[in-house]
Amino acid sequence: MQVEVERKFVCDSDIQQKLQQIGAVCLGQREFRDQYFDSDDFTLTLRDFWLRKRDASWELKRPSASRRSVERSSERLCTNYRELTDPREIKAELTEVMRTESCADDEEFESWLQRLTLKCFAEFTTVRRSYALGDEGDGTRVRVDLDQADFGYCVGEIEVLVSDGEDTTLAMRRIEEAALKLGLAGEKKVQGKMEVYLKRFHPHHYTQLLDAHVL
Ligand code: V4E
Repeated sequence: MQVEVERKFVCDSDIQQKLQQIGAVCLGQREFRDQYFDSDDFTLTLRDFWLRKRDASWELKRPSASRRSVERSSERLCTNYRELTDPREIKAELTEVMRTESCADDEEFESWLQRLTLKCFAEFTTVRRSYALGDEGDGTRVRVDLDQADFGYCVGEIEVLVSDGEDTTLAMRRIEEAALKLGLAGEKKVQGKMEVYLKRFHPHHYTQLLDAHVL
């Protein structure tokens, strides 16, 4: 299993030029539609669990168990999440967090999910342009995504994947270096697409997540 260590940033109009200048290689552009699901009382998101259907695939993002207290402010800008894509693993996590019953192994994932009566609380399309930065000889692959969501919000992400349980210090250092090369000053946490979406379209849900310190 892998952990996504990432830092979001505000996209300036000249970001693509800056990426070119530092030798980033464009990996292409793609478009995907995300639908996020939760119970009426927000059992998942209040625990920082994010269940989504990205186009036809189910994914679950949950906080990484390897989260530790961070001292440096630049590190506080990074988030660590595990991303599960195997339906059996997603089912096991949801069974635990929702305190629901598991099912016979042969039951279809989607029909099991239907019994949880989760509702779609957010749905939007993202156009994503991705870039790869050369590694520094240590095998760390830094990726930069520029996301444009259809509700009128743009955000960038610098991301490194690490193996579950691996120390994330090197990943955070590489992310910080990439941010410096791109001239991304500032220690302010940048809002993700979901934060902006909920604030705009579901303020009640947004306030609950703020009060629970999830956002
Ligand atoms: C983890 C999370 C959410 C789920 C969406 O994650 P995000 O990385 O924002 O979306 P996206 O489309 O870039 O996913 P990817 O393709 O990279 O997997 S919504 C809120 N969170 C928590 C969260 C947080 N607390 N703070 C920050 C800065 N980001 C996310």
